[in-house]
Amino acid sequence: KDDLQLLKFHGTYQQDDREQRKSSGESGKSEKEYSFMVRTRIPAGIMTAKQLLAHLDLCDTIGNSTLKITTRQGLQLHGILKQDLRECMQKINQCMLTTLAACGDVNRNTMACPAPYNDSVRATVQKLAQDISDHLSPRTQSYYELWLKDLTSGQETLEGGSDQLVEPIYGKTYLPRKFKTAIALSDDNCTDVYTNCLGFIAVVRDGQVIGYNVVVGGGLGVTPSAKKTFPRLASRMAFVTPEQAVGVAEAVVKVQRDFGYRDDRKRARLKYLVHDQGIEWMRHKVEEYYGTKLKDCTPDDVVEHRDHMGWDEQGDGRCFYGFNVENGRLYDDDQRAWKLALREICEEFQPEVRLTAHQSVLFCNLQQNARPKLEKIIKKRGLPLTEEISNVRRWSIACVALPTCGLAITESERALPGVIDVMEKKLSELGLDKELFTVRMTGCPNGCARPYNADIGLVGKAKGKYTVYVGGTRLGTRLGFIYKDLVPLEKITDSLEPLFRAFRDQRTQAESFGDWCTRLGLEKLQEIGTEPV
Ligand code: SRM
Ligand code: SF4
Repeated sequence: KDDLQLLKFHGTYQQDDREQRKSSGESGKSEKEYSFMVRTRIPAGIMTAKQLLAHLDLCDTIGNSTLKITTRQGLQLHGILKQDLRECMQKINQCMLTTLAACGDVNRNTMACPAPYNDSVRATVQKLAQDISDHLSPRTQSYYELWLKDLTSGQETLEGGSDQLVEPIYGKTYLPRKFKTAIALSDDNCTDVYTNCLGFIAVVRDGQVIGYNVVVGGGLGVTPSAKKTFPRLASRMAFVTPEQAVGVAEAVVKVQRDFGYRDDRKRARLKYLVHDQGIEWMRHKVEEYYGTKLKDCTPDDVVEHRDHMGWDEQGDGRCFYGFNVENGRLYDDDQRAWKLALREICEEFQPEVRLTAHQSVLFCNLQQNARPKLEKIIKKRGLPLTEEISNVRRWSIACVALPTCGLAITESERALPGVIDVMEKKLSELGLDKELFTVRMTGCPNGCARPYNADIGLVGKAKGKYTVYVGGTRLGTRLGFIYKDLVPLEKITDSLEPLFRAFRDQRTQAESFGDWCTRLGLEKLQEIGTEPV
């Protein structure tokens, strides 16, 4: 049991294929088919074509032949057998990526806008993601000893690790709970900054980042039966200069290390400390740990969310293509061959690859004449171009859930495409197909696809049934509320149809679906929801 906990800090979880539980075991006993999920940490989602190819190779040779792009710009392999775990870790490290601190009670993958625009602002925030990631990486030897040493010779196959015996930031205890950091731009909150424990919103003047508004205490996981748990958006704390950013990140982590609740794991996230003590207390503590007073936030806040899908210019004569991967799952079957398409694109163009927090991929540094060939590869593999898919599908994401996630109550990524099939037809019938709103599904209330601040959140509650949330926003700055509970999967669109209709007829011009739902409020929506269509 202890080993399983330790493994998480090294980026891997023991799981079992839940669909095999009943069928295996001749004795009639429910036996489990164990394997491991391995998560790679990729700050700002920036990687090379070679690194993506290495992961595609791993999923084919020792994984379950699929690869998942996660909601935090990472990659996950599933179905790795214990005997192959070391090889898996080594191959990931050989391609200069790591799984260290991809999971566990440490700072996880640090997110930042991955768009490859050739401007100083993007370069600055992407570098900050890397700097924070490096600075908050645990200084451990054990990762290297366990995974990267050649067992027979005792030599490390790759260099790394630390000779420090005391971990300087996490100390002996590490953190009470997982810790998440993201960086956003005012005109581009593609990292959903307010859902993180720690967020930085870049303050830009004359095309340069002059500092960041720091937000703290966001997090989404909830246990519906425990009233003491709730989703929370981060609170605005203080302004920091670019030079202060990494040090302040360290101070926030240390405050959580020393004051976060260790006696109740359900309330151990930083959000509960900030909620209970208040943002002023938090700011004073951070200033104390950082060693100097901080300025107040500037008025700058996030005002737009871009998903970076489709063709765009980088600003340096080259272009990039945002390729929408449905729910981030890469697989090949008779109809669709995501992996083959990605392989061919990586081999043909050697693009820089970037992962988005909406589980999709950007192929960067493309020559202007790359378009016909790249699009041909995508079409040849039975896949839709980003431009061909409906807005509702493009702006939807789903967590892993069944069959690998041990906490899943319902389907998620395997069920959402079917829900979207029905919803896109309905929206088109109603003339709402041009609307931009987020639909996010999870297989349990933990919130891995961030459903609670989406325009529509579908959260697995009981077998085949979902809680339907409405009222969040594509911008990520508002939590939604429960519209209906225990809605069967096949009734989700039916339950929303009266709202779609009334939204079409009654909304003001600039109002999004989430804005409209919030303006009307639960009671009115429920009235509309029970009116015969
Ligand atoms: Fe998550 C646990 C998958 C992003 C909140 N999450 C899990 C586990 C490891 C299940 C477990 O503990 O046994 C899932 C593995 C499933 C599998 O089979 O692979 C899992 N989480 C994911 C991913 C892969 C979802 C996806 O489909 O993309 C995301 C990986 C991101 C990454 O690369 O690091 C993922 N998880 C999130 C997010 C979204 C985010 O961070 O932006 C959240 C909500 C934000 C937050 O943290 O509050 C999230 N995951 C949770 C929670 C609830 C935490 C809480 O405070 O209550 C759990 C359960 C837990 O920690 O006990 C959890
Ligand atoms: Fe698993 Fe629940 Fe996270 Fe989905 S939301 S991956 S079901 S823990």
